[in-house]
Amino acid sequence: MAETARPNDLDSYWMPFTANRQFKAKPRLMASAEGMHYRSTDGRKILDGTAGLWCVNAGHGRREIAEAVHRQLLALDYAPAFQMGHPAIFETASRIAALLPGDLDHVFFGNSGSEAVETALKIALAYHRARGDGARTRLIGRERAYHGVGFGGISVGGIAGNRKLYAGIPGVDHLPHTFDLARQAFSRGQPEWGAELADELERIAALHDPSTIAAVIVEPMAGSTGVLVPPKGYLKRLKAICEKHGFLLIFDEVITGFGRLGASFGVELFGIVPDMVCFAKGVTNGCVPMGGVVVKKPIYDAFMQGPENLIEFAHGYTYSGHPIAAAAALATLDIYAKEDLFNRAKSLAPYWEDAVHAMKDLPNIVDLRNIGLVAGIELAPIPSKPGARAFDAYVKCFERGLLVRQTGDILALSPPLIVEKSQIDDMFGLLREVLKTC
Ligand code: PXG
Repeated sequence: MAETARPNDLDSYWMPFTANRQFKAKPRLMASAEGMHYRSTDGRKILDGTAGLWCVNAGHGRREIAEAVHRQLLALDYAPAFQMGHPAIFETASRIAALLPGDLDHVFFGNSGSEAVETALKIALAYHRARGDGARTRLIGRERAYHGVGFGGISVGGIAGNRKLYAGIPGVDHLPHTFDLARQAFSRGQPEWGAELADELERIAALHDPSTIAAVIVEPMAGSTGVLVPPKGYLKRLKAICEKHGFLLIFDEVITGFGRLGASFGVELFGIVPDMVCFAKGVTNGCVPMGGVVVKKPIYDAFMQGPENLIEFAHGYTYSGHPIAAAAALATLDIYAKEDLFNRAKSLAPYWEDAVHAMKDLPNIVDLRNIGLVAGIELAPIPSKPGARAFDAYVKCFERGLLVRQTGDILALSPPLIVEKSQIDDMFGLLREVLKTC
């Protein structure tokens, strides 16, 4: 009974990225979760169409992870993160590095995607400085990018609402986003049009002088702002321009990592090797906070200079490489490998794609997009009420037993990679019924 009890008071908790007053007037509370389902506090079973917030890739309630965390808590609950270590985090670093190609082989840990991004941006600036190229201080992000909520992340991020109240850091410019409804609507997988948008980086480089630019950060697929799939050839062109001018290329793979696109990372799927990769979310199957950055060997080596008794990079968190997160990550990576979940996602992707695009006949559908086990469904806004149609759909889905994500007039789906075909049918079947009424 205790686990289904509702808190008496909803007031004290200031909820993140939530319409607090609306929520508290009609709360949606989860009590438990197992496999592909949540159970709400009013006892309803809810199919998880979003892997929590893009993080529970191996499905809920994995005993192997719970037991590993329990064992680790009893053996070593915490070890100081600075000037001290513990075995599990070294193994976690090498296991993560092994998922990435080439010399992407050193890992710096934080506790979230936001911290991963701040860390990567700081590494970029410090790297150039360490090489005697300290004039490279500019950072290039992209419109409609989400890189978390740190000052660096919102500065290179491209969401006006997240930026408008804060000055952000200086010396930032933005590439255009890669979505063009007129040219790309109803693309299956990567849109054919849009590679040339990468050439905007040449324009930005010329404007500021390339020698002032430190790094370019992009999500291989932009998730939060509504599933923006990279056009064919776009990332390759971006990489070539970065290489030509000596800009570090950072892939923010907080969402796209750990199987979401039907490959270990976007790096593997798109065959582009950046200089750094940010990760979080799926690294621990969402159950313990962890994030980090994988960097290329030459970047790490550039810091490993000077007297050996000095700290090479003045950065880190109390909980960098926390033993509990390391235990959760190792158990999670074991599940991914044992159940071959990244390949499972890959083999389900065509079925998923067909299910997504079968929605085309519904009213008010402006666009359908997909890649891996991700779908974006863009709805026509209700005149003068932006976002209202999709929010209505989101609430109706929840009430009828399906969790989807809503951003503006876009619905996003990204189920755990253990999803069955029959559950994909259930998901789109229910969505179809709901969208007829929105
Ligand atoms: N980078 C990317 C690409 C992300 O998607 C972050 C950084 C920040 O991670 P943390 O762990 O600091 O939240 C994210 C987070 C959504 C949604 O509904 C997406 C995120 C977070 C919450 C909701 O799309 N992405």
